[in-house]
Amino acid sequence: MSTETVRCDIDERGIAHLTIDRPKALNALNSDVLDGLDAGIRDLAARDEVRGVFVRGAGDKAFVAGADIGQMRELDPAGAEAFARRGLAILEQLERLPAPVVAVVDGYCLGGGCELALACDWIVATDQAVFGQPEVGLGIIPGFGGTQRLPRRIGPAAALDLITTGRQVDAHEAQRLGLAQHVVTADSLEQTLSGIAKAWLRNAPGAIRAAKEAIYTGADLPQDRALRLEASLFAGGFAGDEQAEGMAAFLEKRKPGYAG
Ligand code: DAK
Repeated sequence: MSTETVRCDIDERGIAHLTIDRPKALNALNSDVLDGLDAGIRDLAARDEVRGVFVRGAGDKAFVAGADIGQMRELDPAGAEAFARRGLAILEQLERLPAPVVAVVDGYCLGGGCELALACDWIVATDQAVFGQPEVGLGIIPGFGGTQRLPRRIGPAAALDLITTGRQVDAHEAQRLGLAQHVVTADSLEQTLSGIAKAWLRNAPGAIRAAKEAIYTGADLPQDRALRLEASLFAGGFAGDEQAEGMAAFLEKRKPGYAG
């Protein structure tokens, strides 16, 4: 399900690539891009065969350089609220995809772009990546979840540093802050992604989904309830074929074969 500004391709293994394709504007998020993301993410959510998703920006300069400033400039408060709610709903859908989702950041990852990356499960960056939340320089605050997801990911002090100064950080500083999980050279990016995809495909898809559900749902619960949630998802794993296959394969010294 692709549009003019967002491509959504799923390969025969079930690895999906969701690509924002507006490179002349550094993939800035305008309403067409939001429509394309919405359609692409709904499509991915409806497909059981999806084993993992890579979110990328087209071209070699940017992941996404932010929400489209030209379009945002025209908004009144009601329009800004509608724009923010639409963006939030789309990013929540992305966050709730059952399969793991990685943001692949090569180049600028600013403002709404950084917020999009934060709605992914983790970030793989090249050493050319640049992160920042520059909104206060434009007279606004982050509107696609940056004031909420960034402090949850890197802690409130580091988030306040980035959001109130608007400063840009390179990939290595982003990694030290816990914003980027892997930093690789541009030349080794595809190999890194291929390694991640192979790991997803090697492991049990239902167990991967259950682990993701346990982490996100548990994060919103008090610890005692979160631990019980984990126990019930753990027990659920013994009702399907994956646990039988995984353990039999170990004991029989062979590779497991999980249904996709
Ligand atoms: N919006 C629109 N166009 C953009 C853009 C953006 N965010 N970023 C870049 N472009 C466009 C440029 O205008 C230029 O277009 P042409 O002039 O060629 O037509 C083209 O992309 C190439 O950009 P540059 O010529 O500027 O390229 P440089 O290499 O010189 O500079 C740059 C790259 C990334 C440093 C620079 O483009 C830049 O500073 N861009 C803006 C970065 C930025 O401030 N991003 C944050 C935007 S604010 C909310 C919802 C969401 C948000 C807030 C509130 N609610 C509704 C409440 C989110 C806000 C943001 O994301």
